[in-house]
Amino acid sequence: MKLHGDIISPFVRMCLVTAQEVGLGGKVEQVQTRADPTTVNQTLSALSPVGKVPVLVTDHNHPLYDSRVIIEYLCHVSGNKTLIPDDGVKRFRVLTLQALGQAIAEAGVAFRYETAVRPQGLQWREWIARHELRVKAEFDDLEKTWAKDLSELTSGSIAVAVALSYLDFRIPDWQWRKDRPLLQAFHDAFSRRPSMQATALKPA
Ligand SMILES: N[C@@H](CCC(=O)N[C@@H](CS)C(=O)NCC(=O)O)C(=O)O
Repeated sequence: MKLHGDIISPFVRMCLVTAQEVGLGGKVEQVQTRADPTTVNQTLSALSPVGKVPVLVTDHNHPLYDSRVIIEYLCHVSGNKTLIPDDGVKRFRVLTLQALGQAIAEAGVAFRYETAVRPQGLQWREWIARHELRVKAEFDDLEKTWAKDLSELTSGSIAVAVALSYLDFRIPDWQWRKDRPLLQAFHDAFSRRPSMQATALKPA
């Protein structure tokens, strides 16, 4: 299987961490593919009309996107039933936690595009402020209501750990650790997992 993307993308890294956790690390080959919000990457566009990373090309040559679908596919082909449990109550709790992690990653990537890629005169202050408010609410909710769920290895805890690591790398000013000891303890422990170590982001 070939996973197109750049590991700096939190969505790509969520897939790579999942691959390691379900025992498919050796079967998923990462193909360095960059996606830029202002230019078309022809390789990527040929695989997906969305034109974003990640895209997984299966051994049967089917392109799959987005990261949530790829993660579910990796669980499916490996026979893993714990990262996304079948049981109803648990399943939707895990998927909601995954959505929360994905939302933090989306806000981080959008903020990064707006502040680092968009020309200064065109930046939209209110929009940036809205993202900062949104992530603050998300961090607080993780601290207040999700500590027990985060203690389990699921697609939810993977998404949150990877999203927070992305913020450490790109937007340390958001200071998600401040006054959130449970979230910090979760991230410290999760970051020691071999899957996170093997995919750690290195400063350029
Ligand atoms: N919902 C998508 C989000 C993917 C995404 O936003 N990828 C970014 C990189 S982090 C991208 O490809 N951006 C290029 C663009 O916006 O054109 C997923 O979960 O895979």
